Amino acid sequence: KYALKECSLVQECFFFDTIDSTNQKAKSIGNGLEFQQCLIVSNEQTKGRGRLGRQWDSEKGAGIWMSLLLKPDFAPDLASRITLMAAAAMSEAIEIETGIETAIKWPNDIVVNGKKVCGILTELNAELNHINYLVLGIGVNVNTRQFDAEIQEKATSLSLELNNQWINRLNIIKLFVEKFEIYYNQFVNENDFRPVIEYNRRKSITLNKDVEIISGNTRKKAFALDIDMDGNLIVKNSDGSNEAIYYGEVSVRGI
Ligand code: BT5
Repeated sequence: KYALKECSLVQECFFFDTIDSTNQKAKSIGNGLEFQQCLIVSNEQTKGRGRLGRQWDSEKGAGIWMSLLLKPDFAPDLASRITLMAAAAMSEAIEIETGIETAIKWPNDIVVNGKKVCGILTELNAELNHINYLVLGIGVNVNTRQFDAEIQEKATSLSLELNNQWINRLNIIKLFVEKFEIYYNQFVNENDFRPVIEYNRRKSITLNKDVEIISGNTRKKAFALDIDMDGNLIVKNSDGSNEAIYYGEVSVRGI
């Protein structure tokens, strides 16, 4: 248990060697009667999760597997903004610490040379117009040397991108919290979300491309035009109409 100095967002950090899922741990703390905003980090996850019940490979010692438990005081439908804030903050943290150029695949992936290096899973516990708690889960492949066969074509790690150089995970975590806190406070205190959107637009590999939007069993082709101020992806459909795709249950593939 550590305290992050000069950080108003996170009052406590909990470090684990192994855990099922840091998101799960954050949820169980959030379900308690009283809790503080905190950061949960584990060296390994045995049941790391992606979106829609997918698996997230979280090898021991190889990455940053962490969750922020937050109590935001805004409407539940604004929660998807947290994902975009985290993508911007983590992209910056990685670039500062490693010098690697990153890109953002809307809405929740950070990619390097076209391969996924980081995924974000935001989970919400809310009722009507009130957020009880929000869990921001982030996985970054830092020192991974080899991936499972199913994902090795589409995944990479920071170390692999730097000729197997060993990279310090704690520095990236600290930088992330610093950057995320700035974006979070700008939004919460000044209602200013523009810097996050601008960063996401600038780094996006989704925009100005043909994309396939997959939602449940339906797939359709469209052209990605913009990310709007709410963080939605604006696409042009094949019939010429524009549509806002809401972050959530959709996957977007470049084609
Ligand atoms: C995500 O889901 O990208 C969100 C991942 C969030 C993981 C963090 S780790 C800390 C916290 N605790 C948790 O339990 N979860 C969060 P999605 O967009 O659904 O992508 C999942 C897909 O990415 C999988 O189906 C695989 O194809 C692929 N994948 C799995 N593990 C990967 C890895 N380590 N690196 C890159 N791709 C991976």
